[in-house]
Amino acid sequence: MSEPLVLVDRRAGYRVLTLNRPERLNAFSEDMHRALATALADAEADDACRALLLTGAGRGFCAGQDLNDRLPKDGKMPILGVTLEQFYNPLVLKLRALPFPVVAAVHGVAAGAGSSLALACDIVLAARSAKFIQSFAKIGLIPDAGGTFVLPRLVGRARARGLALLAEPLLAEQAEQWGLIWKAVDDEKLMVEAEALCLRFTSAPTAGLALIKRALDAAEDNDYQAQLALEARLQREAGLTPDFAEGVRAFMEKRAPVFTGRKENS
Ligand code: LHQ
Repeated sequence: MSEPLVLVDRRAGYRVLTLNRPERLNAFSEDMHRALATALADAEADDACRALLLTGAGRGFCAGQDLNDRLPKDGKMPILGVTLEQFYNPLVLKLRALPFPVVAAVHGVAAGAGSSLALACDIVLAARSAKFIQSFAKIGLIPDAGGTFVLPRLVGRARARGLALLAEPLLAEQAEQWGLIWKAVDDEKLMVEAEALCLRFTSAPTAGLALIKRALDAAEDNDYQAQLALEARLQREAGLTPDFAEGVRAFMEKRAPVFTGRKENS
């Protein structure tokens, strides 16, 4: 039997998903896309799953689209827009919409759509030796899978243009200094730190964190007034969760809160 294209490790309260085509630096084939979509849907359907860790097998995180898969066939050019609509766009939308935090642990390279994939996660940790490469310009393409949206928002216009037009590798520490990622960590500590974050999320007020994700995503499109209105709506929801009541009770009683992560009492 062939190896699964995405390895799923079910831990107490969270899952680790590992892209598993190491011989191609975990570049995406259609089958790997399908396997990842299934793994994400399974995690979402599991009430006990309160965080996700996304990483890559072998010596890199992900080299983007498998270019062997998108070679001209019988003299016909592949229609790349269809690939984006069918696979990448639903993938990054799903990652952002998952009702719990998604942590990316990046080592080696995150290139092309592999970089966009990492940047669609909520928290990106990278090994100090890791590199983010907007490889697209080297092959005549544009940053996709949300790349043109997130890059200028994360690092500003000048740096986004430099990264996208020059396609030079950006080292993890610089990526952290520029605000592209949350943190660069020592190589040997990458997985330990990523797992520690996920573990921390397993006892967090998960329903509230899901609302935070929604609010921050919406803030990228809303004006101030619309965002204030949304905050009022989402805070109303947050204020009705059992975890808010528990958080306040625990504060008053000077003890650590015990959060269920749920929207309602079950
Ligand atoms: C690969 C790949 C790869 C196949 C390494 N494909 N084999 C979305 C949707 C629709 C269409 C089009 O595009 C997109 C978005 C995209 O993602 S386009 C951008 C695609 N990615 C790239 O252009 C990156 C291509 N890869 C590289 O530039 C290098 O491999 C990097 C800089 C990532 C790593 O370099 P090295 O560390 O020197 O490794 P390597 O080049 O030796 O790669 C190891 C193997 O992996 C090698 O195979 P081989 O059989 O020679 O050992 C590569 O051919 C293979 N590989 N990326 N994207």
